[in-house]
Amino acid sequence: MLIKKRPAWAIPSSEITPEPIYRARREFMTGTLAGALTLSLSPLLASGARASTLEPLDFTAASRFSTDEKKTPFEDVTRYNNFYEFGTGKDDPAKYAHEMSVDPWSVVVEGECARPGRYDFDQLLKPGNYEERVYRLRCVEAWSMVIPWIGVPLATFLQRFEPTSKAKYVYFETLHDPEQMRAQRSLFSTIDWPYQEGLRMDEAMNELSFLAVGLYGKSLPNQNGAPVRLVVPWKYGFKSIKSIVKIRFQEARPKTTWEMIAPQEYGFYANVNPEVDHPRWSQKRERRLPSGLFSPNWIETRKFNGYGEQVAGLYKGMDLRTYY
Ligand SMILES: Nc1nc2c(c(=O)[nH]1)N[C@H]1C(S)=C(S)[C@@H](COP(=O)(O)O)O[C@H]1N2
Ligand SMILES: [Mo]
Repeated sequence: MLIKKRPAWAIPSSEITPEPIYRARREFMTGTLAGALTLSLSPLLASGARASTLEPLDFTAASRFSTDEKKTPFEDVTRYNNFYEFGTGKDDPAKYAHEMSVDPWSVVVEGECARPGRYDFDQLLKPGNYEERVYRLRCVEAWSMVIPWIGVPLATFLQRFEPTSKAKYVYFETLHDPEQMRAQRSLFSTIDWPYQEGLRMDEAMNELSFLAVGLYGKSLPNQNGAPVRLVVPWKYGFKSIKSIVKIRFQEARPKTTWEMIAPQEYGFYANVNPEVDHPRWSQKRERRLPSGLFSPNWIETRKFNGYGEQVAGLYKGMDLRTYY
C-alpha cells in the first residue's frame, strides 16, 4: 500500500531555511572560494548535469512570447529541480537523473484521436522547427525562474494526431521505471507512480502551451525532463510534467498526481494566482532565483504568472477560488 507522507515542500515557508542557507553558502563560496567551489562541484557536473553531452539545437526566437527579464543562470536551472522520481531534495535530480536513459525514447499516443500509436521520439520531434520561448516558471512552493526553453508549440504538435470532437482533455504521463528512477523503488514514496498530469483541450491549444526538448540552446538535461516535457507558464510548475511517455485524448477530466495526493491544496487548474493562497502559505510573492539569505529576491506574484492577456479568457465565468 502506498504510504502517504507530507511532501518535502509542503511545509510553511517559515520552516524553509535549509535552502536559503545553502544559497547563501554558495554565494559566499562563489565570491571567495571560486577555486574550491569548482573542485567540489566537478563530480556533480560529471555525473549529473552531463553538460558535455547536451546536443546544441537549432531554433528560431519567438520574441512575441518571450520575456526580456533576466534569465536564471543555467547552473540554477539545472541544479535546483523538482523531479520526485529521483528524490525530493532539490539537488537529487541533478545527482541521479543521469541514471535514466533517454535514447531510444518513444511516446504512446492514444484515446480520442484519428492517429493513435507508438511514436519514436526522433520522428515525432525532429529538429528544424524548434523555437525558443523565454518563460517565467512559478513553482507552487513560491520560488520562480526565467528559463529559455527550446521546443514546439503544443497545439501544432497535438493537431498531428487529429483529436476527435470527444477529446475534451489531454492526459500526460511520465516514464515509470523503478530501475532507472530511484525514488520509484522507495516504499515510502509520496507519489503513486507514474506522475500524471492533464490539461483541458482549450488550454492545451493555447498559443503559450509548449513542449520543450531543450533549454539554453541545448537538448534538455535529464533533471529538467529529457527528452521531452510540458511547459505551461501560467500554471504552477507541477503541471509542467517531465519525461513524457504517454499522451491520451479523453472526454473525462483526468486525475492528476498532486490533486490525488492533496486535492484541497493542489487543484486540477493550478493557475498561478496571488489572490488564492495555498492553505499553508501565501502565494502573493515568490523568490526569483537566484536568491540567497542576504538577497532573497522576493517579488510580487502576478495573476496567471503575468500571462493573463493570453489566457484569462479561458477561465471566463469560472470562480478561480473554486477552480484553483
Ligand atoms: N515527472 C515529473 N514532472 C514534474 C515534477 C516531478 O516531480 N515529476 N515536478 C514538477 C514541479 S513541482 C516543478 S516546479 C517543475 C520543475 O521543473 P524544473 O526542475 O525543470 O525547474 O517540474 C514539474 N514536473
Ligand atoms: Mo513545483
